[in-house]
Formats: sequence, C-alpha cells, structure tokens
Amino acid sequence: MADVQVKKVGIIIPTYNEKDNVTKLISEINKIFPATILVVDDNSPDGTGRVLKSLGLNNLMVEVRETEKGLGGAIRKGLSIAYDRDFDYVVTMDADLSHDPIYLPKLYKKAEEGYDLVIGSRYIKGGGIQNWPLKRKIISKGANTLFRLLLRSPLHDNTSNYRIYSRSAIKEALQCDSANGYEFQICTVFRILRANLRVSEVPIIFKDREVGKSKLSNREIIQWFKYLIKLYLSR
Ligand SMILES: Nc1nc2c(ncn2[C@@H]2O[C@H](COP(=O)(O)OP(=O)(O)OP(=O)(O)O)[C@@H](O)[C@H]2O)c(=O)[nH]1
Ligand SMILES: [Mg+2]
Repeated sequence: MADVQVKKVGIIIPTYNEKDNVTKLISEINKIFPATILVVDDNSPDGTGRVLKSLGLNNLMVEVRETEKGLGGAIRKGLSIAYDRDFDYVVTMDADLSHDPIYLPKLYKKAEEGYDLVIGSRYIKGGGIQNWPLKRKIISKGANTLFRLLLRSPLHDNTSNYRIYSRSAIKEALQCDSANGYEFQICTVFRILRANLRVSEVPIIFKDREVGKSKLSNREIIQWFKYLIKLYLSR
C-alpha cells in the first residue's frame, strides 16, 4: 500500500473576550476539519480561557498569556508553539465567527498544491463581505489597495487573518517580532514575499461579528498606517 503521509495541521485562534463565539467556532470546526486547535487568550476578563479549558476537548490547547496583550503577539506566540511542535501547516482565524470553517478544506488543499501562504480573501472573485458598515469597508479596501501599491504585493487581501502558513512561512512570520497589533498581518506578507515564498488566495465570504465587541480602535488604525510607511521605507 502507498505510504500516505498524514500532515499535522494546527489552527490558531487569538481571543479577547470571545467565550461564546469561540466555543461555537470550535464546535463547528470539529464537525468538519480534523486539526489541533490552539487558542491564545490574553487573560480575557470574560473568562474565555477558563471556559475553554472546562470543555475538556483533547484536540484543544489553551494558552493564556497572563500579562501580555495584543493581537500580533498572540498570533506569534501560537505560531511559535506550533512550529516547535512540528506542525506542517498552521491556519490562523478570528474567533468571532467572521471566518467560516467551511473554507478550511479549501485553504488546506491550496497549501498542499505547494503554496507557503494561502489567504482567505475577501477581494477576489467569489469573495466578499457581509454586513460591514461602509466606513469599515472603505478602511479595509483602502488599506489593502495602499499595501498592494506600495509593497507590490500580488495578493488582493493582505490584511485577512484567515490564512494558512507552511513551516517556511511560519519561520518568516516569527521574524515579525515588533508587530504586536493588527500590523502583524502585513509584516508577515511582506517578509514572506521578500523570501520569495509562494503565495495564493482562495475566496471567502467574511461575515461581520454578531456578538462581542471589536478590538479595532482608531488608535490601532493609525498605528497600522504608520507601520505601512515604515515597511515601505525599509524595502
Ligand atoms: N489574544 C488576543 N486576541 C485579540 C486581541 N485583539 C483582538 N483579538 C482577537 O483577534 C480576532 C480579531 O479581532 P476583532 O476584534 O474581531 O477585529 P476585527 O475583526 O478587525 O474587528 P470586528 O470584526 O469589527 O470585531 C478576534 O478573535 C479577537 O478576539 C488581543 O489583544 N489579544
Ligand atoms: Mg472580527
């Protein structure tokens, strides 16, 4: 019989006050996609970490960061754990049900075709956004257009956190050690492209969160644009 190698896939979900959303998300993932799930929680006041640990699922790891805060740092922590544990591929996705797990098999299949970074993309044919206010759409589309132009990215969606990394791509992403907020997504794309790794996109329909609060503040948006200029000047 042919020796079929089973790949180890991890899914990293950063959380801050998402106990209801992430519980539902994990149950949906477990119905359709076998993987180890690693939640990196920044000691959420709503007890996300405690609630998840009480589920007692054997494919779920919960990493609670007691003192550190920030989306970029949380994802980096997850990637670092997954890399050390020899995962072949790692998916990152948001906890708030904006990223539908039905796309997981498509992301994985594309990565298996030889791509190091595959983005779940809102901005290619077949992709889209449901229920976002106009202001949010303009900011996201504007940020992506600017990044594409300034950094010459072939990707249409550079800011989506729904993506799958190969081990080579994780290695590059882990170099983004000063990108602690939302800028982590563009730092990783920047480095992965600079390392000449292969990138691709699969279309996703992104749904706005229905429960819980957004953590994207005006301060984060300004910090993101400053970081984009910093990347541009560092080419
Ligand atoms: N661990 C950790 N997770 C975070 C932090 N900030 C955001 N997240 C998580 O990162 C994901 C994306 O954050 P969101 O608040 O949904 O950001 P967004 O998708 O840009 O904004 P909305 O969809 O409008 O809420 C969610 O799973 C959050 O819980 C943080 O500081 N630490
Ligand atoms: Mg969200």
